[in-house]
Amino acid sequence: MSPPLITHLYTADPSAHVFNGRVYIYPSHDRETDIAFNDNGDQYDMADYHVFSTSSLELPYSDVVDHGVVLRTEDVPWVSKQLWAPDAAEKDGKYYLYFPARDKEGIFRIGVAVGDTPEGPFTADPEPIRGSFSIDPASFVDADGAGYLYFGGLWGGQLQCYQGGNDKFDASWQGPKEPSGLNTKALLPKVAKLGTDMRSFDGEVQDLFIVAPETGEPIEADDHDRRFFEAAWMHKRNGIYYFSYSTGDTHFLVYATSSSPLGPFTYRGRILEPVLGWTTHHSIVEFEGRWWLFHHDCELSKGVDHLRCVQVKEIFYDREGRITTEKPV
Ligand code: FUB
Repeated sequence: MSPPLITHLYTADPSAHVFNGRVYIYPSHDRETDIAFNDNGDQYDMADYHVFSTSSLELPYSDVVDHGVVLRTEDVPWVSKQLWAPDAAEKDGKYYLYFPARDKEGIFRIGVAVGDTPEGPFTADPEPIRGSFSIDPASFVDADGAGYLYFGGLWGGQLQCYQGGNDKFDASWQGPKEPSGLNTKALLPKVAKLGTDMRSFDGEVQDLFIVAPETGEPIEADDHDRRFFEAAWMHKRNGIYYFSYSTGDTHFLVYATSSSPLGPFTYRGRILEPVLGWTTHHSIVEFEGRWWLFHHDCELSKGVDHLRCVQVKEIFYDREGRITTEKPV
């Protein structure tokens, strides 16, 4: 069993990027709470973000730097609570921190904060990104400079509240609910092109199709081993786009591939079997010619679901580009 990458704080949802030859990690900062546990995720009551970096992913993790608090709930005028899983991107020497949080009406939106260095500090825009909703933003900047934001999450993440349209929040679907039943298709993750300012959407929010390889049809809602739940991530390797995500209540990290960042994607398999703890959330990054999976589990808290810790492990691809399934560290 490897030790967690970060042990002095509870951290989760690690989004890793290589900036200026160093690995930067943008995780959630978990904290103790008196809030009763429920399947809406109310106990995930995070209130700030730290940024971490390291020059080495080899044990004993002796160079992990905590750059301190880079954004807090009270720094963002539109936020009421729950700073959930963030991500970051770089463009033209500016760094953009994307984060989901509940607005004053309790609806999840996605905000952006801008900094001059990868470790921040970051200054938040006063409003969430127009047209954004739900949780778990994952940014991806392609080789041509085009930026994309992938997002969405079921149950507490409210994705199921938008079945009538991306601008129509249906409060009756709030809570641990999702569509089900024979011939019902799973809800899909969302993607939007980022504007050149990296702080707005350029065009409509689109569905990101994930199809089953055996049918070529979108994955069924009752297929909980494969349907999208939360924790979107995009990476590109040898010209193939890999969209990976969590299956939520079945606790797998899985992936699908495409020849386009906008899909459609075909389901390919599992990246990581279930870890200790309910949630599973990750990122994948290339560093010094090797590929690394950042994820979290609850080993540090000995199984408390909302007190998680970041882990990292190397992953491997076969000749066809398939990712070898990993077991927990
Ligand atoms: O950390 C809060 C939520 O838990 C994230 O947004 C989800 O992906 C899950 O990890």
